[in-house]
Amino acid sequence: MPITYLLLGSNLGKRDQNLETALKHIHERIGAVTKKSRIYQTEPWGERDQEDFLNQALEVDTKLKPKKILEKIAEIERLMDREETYKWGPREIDIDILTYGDEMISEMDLTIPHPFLHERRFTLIPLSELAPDLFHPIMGATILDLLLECEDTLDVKEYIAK
Ligand code: PH2
Ligand code: MG
Ligand code: MG
Repeated sequence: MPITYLLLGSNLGKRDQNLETALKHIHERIGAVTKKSRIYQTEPWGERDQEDFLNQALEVDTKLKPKKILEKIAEIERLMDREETYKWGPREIDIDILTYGDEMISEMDLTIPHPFLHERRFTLIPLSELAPDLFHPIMGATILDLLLECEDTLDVKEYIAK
């Protein structure tokens, strides 16, 4: 079955609980979560004036096609009462598809691999924990190479629950 890597993010409410709830919904609706990275506390990328995020990458074994996964993600984000704010703004939960097998998709509502994957340490660090040798078909480099070359300097540190 295809392997998809997802990234969870939360910077509103009980952030660690939000990640856990999202993981449970993903396991039930998208496919078996076969690996999870540590949780990282990360400085906000893009729109700087907001709280730090918690981010976590998941490896999911799924029989769903990417478009169907996107539908399920919207359903989970709705279930978790995510309020729409603005582009790159704060959110209770955000679930992004990073990769899907070795597929490349470029459509209005779906770009795989995720278009900013290689520009963000908050994505590359948790993903490199799960799949350092995963090959990015557009960048022509592995996740580990992309991390070593990444120019993003925002802070990403392991999150220790209080
Ligand atoms: N998500 C965004 C915008 N900025 N910054 C961090 N650190 N983590 C995120 O998950 C994130 C972000 C939009 O989805
Ligand atoms: Mg996002
Ligand atoms: Mg998103």
